[in-house]
Amino acid sequence: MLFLTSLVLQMMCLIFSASVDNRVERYKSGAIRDKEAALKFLEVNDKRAAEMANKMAISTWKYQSNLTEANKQEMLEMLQEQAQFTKETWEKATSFAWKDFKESYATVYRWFKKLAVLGTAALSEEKLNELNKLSADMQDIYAKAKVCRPNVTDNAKCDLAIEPELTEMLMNSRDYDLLKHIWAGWRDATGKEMKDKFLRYVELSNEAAVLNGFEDAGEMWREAYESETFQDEVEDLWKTIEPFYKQLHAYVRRKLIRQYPGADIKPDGPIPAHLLGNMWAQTWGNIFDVVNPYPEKKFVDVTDVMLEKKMTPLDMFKMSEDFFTSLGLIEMTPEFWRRSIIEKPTDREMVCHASAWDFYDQKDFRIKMCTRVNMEDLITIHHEMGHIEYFQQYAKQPVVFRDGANPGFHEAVGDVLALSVATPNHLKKIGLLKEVFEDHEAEINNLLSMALDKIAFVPFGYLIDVWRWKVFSGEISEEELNSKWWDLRLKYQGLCPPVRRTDEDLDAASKYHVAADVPYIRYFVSYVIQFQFHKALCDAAGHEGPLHKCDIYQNKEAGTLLSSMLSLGNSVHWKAAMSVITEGKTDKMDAGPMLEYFRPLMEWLEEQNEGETIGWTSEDPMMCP
Ligand code: X8Z
Ligand code: ZN
Repeated sequence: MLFLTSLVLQMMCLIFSASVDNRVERYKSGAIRDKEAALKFLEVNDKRAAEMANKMAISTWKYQSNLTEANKQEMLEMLQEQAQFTKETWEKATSFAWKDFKESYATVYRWFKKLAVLGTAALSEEKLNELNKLSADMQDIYAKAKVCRPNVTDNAKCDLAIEPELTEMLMNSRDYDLLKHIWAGWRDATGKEMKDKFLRYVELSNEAAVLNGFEDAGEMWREAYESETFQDEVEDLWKTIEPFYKQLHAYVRRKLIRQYPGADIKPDGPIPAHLLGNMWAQTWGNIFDVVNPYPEKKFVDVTDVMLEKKMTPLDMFKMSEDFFTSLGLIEMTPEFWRRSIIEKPTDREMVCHASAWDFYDQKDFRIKMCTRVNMEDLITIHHEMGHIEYFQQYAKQPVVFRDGANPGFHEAVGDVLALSVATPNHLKKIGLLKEVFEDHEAEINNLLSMALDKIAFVPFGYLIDVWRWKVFSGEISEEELNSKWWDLRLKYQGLCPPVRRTDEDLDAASKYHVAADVPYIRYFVSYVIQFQFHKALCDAAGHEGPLHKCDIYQNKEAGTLLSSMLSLGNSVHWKAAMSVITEGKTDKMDAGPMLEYFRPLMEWLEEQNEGETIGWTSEDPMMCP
């Protein structure tokens, strides 16, 4: 029966392939003008959508927390069932003349508009399954990749996983050659292994986008920001932050030249990408010891105290929840505490990259994370719990609106709270810091440590999707995927690879989100707007003094304001949500508050860098000079 159907389909394709176009009109609407029927449809469909989303999340969780073939298969089948549901929903929704609601019922209009997009469900069953399988396979390669210890021939010594081993080595080792070995080894074991799959994934993603009436998959991804000028907006934000990034880069480069005298790092060149304390050089806070301006005022990382106190991952999660509830926000549910996975299992392979999950039943929310006891992970826990808080705040919205105002908003919530957590006064309050220095030098230490994470991240957060957008649009061809990647790494981050790269490699895909098909510009957006949110909440809390000293802990006014924005979910355009949190002051993304937060550091860096080359040049982006 199956065979017969597919044979008939194949023949039809042969006959019609030249003339039939399966494209659907973007946001198609039909002829049925019965308002009551339209509302009834939305209500009934929403219940089914919640059940479907619940089943989907359960099977994806099952797979990602135990990467077996059987679990993968089960998830792929569920993905097909979900696509079927999406198509049925689309058929029914687009039979209504829903555009009539635009003026009179804005929310109903928005609701229908969301149901009128098919997404990847527009692909044939066969191609959709191929695409889903490719994504699962790439994620599998990433999650199971291992790197050999240096100078070994024995395969048993090839057991270094990204979490925790490689991450910790990048964090703690200052051995140039060891760092180079694991940096290259990770890329050989991941991106390079995925190249063929990635190329086909790009092809199929584009095919789906075109069927939906988009130019390519990049345009389809950007639709989440509901702005015709989104690319210009993010470029403008980058241009505002770039001078500050360049100052930070010049300062860090000078310190690295001193740390690695034999490495011949050029004073006007890019920084070798393996020396910044992170596998992708996306945040640099882990090399604070190398760049520390005033070592005698050393209390910026509380890891030592956390270890001294013998804190467990559970203690860290409870500490984070305490911050949320101190603002009057919603606590984690019993299901959360029962079902989350907060330590790396030893009996199976799992996707360790931290994530937060909504099971769409208003009580089952979970985090999956291979927590290590250190300050970096304490901050990541707040990040993840921010997602859970958002899930809970909008849990009563219809399923289509159970989402961030835009994806950047979702990424920003926990980080906003973490900005308060990271202030020395707060760390002292919760017993993680013994002594707080109040002088200028201590202030510079603290701000520099924050900038190594927040400012250093900005060009990275930007370039990943600048690269993917160009790959999807075809501006970057198949033959130059990696060379163009390194052009961007040089242009935006001022980095160079310590081992010669070729177009056989695919270094972008050594990053989780590229392998796992997760858009990345959301983090760039988040890093900018989280400072806007921080400023707005600090204003609401009546904070006086510099923005970087504000701690909103226990402030119910700040909590109420945050909650009023979060509970909207995606039911309104993000500009409306931005207006809510800024109490009408702006509805735009704005890098001003980020620069305001770091202003004293900017002035200090400019002094420190006097006479230095700001910026970098390199003849060969595929190899450090
Ligand atoms: O992926 C994450 C979170 C999960 S949404 C842990 N982040 C980005 C990354 O790790 O690359 C948080 C900041 C950037
Ligand atoms: Zn996140």
